[in-house]
Amino acid sequence: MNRIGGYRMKQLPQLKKENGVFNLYVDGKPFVALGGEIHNSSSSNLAYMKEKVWPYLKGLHLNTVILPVYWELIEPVRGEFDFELMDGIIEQAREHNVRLVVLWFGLWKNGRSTYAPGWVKKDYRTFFRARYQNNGISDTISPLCEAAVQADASAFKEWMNHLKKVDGDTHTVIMVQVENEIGFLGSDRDYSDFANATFAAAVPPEAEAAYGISETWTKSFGEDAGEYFMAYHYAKAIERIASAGTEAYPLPMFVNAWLEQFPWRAGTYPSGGPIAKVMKLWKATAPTICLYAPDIYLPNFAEVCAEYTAGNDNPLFIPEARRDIVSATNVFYAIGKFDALCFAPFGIEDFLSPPQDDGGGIDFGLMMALNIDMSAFQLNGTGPYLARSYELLGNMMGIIHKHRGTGKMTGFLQNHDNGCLLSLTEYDLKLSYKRQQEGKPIAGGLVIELSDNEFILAGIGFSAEFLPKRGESAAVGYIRIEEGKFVDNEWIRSRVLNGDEAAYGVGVGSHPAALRIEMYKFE
Ligand code: N0T
Repeated sequence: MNRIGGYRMKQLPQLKKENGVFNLYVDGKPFVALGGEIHNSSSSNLAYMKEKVWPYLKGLHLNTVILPVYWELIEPVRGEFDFELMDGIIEQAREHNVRLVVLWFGLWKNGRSTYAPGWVKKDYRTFFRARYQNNGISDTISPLCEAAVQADASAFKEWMNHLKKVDGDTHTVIMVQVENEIGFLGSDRDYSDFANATFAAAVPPEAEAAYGISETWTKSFGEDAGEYFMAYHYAKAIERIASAGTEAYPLPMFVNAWLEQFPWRAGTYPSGGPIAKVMKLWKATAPTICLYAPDIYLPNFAEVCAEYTAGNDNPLFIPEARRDIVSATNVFYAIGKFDALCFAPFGIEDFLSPPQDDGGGIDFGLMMALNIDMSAFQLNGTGPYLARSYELLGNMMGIIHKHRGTGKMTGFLQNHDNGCLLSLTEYDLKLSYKRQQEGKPIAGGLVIELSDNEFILAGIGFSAEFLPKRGESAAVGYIRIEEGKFVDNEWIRSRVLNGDEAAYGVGVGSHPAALRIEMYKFE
């Protein structure tokens, strides 16, 4: 902690890479967000938040809520700002003792410009739209429109300036996502006359720096030229917006991605958004952005985690995850294997609320048109499982922090490996998964080596067997196996399972749970 004139200043939230691991510091202490993102429109009304959102978040053991701040509502008239709504939301978050990650819904949200203020929308000559190939008009303000980027950047700066005033000492808001799932939907690039002329010119120095190329987009990127072109222009726009915000108040800023999906053509997912393929260009163009966050609705969770952390160049931060029951398991895997800094299913206020239409706010028509598997959006009883996963993880977070980046913690996941052999320091650990019944979470979890002979296993639906290292002649045995739980990072044991319960390997049933195991070797 810094002291300025005897006054204790809490450190600004910040992301740091230390000894090869990314740490997010909040008030000077490492932090992992066990989060949830609320529906797009929920934070547009304080009374709605009070009645329909906060009461249902209580039981989930969240430490972080992810919610939008809308350009449209804070600058309804050009140059006139109204922050009353956001002040109220921050107040509510403090009452509920959670941190916030705010999403700047400015020029772009899921590719489109629906959250731009009316005065921006109506002045379509100044704030021009991107066009499709046949010259058809889109509802996306072009990222090549300087005036629009400028207007967004100054609104964003105004907001960050205000945020600093009301939250600069408290840090209820810990991070900011700039725009949401940016990119151009419906085409690989903007085909307006202005964009066509820019596209025909040589690539900018950022592309040269990233890829060592200096030809045109088409010569350099072939079929993917449109996508790289858009990636550059979105990244450039984001850099201007994010750096304007940072000048006012330097919270860590990130962008999120709507991932590539079938049929794998830019435009079926927002073209130019920060998918892994174009991340290098994004990094060269938008240095203010501290991380690239995947919204993981696709079933290949493990592969996406691996892709976004490849080269240990980007921390895993998942601001949106599927709503179905796999999320209760995926969170263990993301934290155990990839040192995730955030996990957050989408539409979190539905998870413990009485049954209602699961899809509130989702454009089902669009999803159908895009051929998207709707199971990602169905709850089917996820809430109570997720709550137990978060409760367990939250109570052992100190132990997790201690082991992040040490090589003494990893994860396993049924959807991915279907059983595996993990190599620990003194043992090999064989994991097999229970065939989970319909409606139960898939199997998976994490393992922590507290010492060479002491382990924590936490997760759902697996059994584990400790084996000697390959080729080793010693036999291995249990000193003891304890079931139990953590309270504030303190292990509180319940039964000791040295008999029938562990005769054929130790395990965890269909609900999130933990075991503490001590092993020994003999010969
Ligand atoms: C997300 C959310 C919200 C299986 C959809 C996902 C949120 C936005 N978009 O509920 O609208 O604001 O960021 C796009 C769908 C991805 C493909 C799913 C494949």
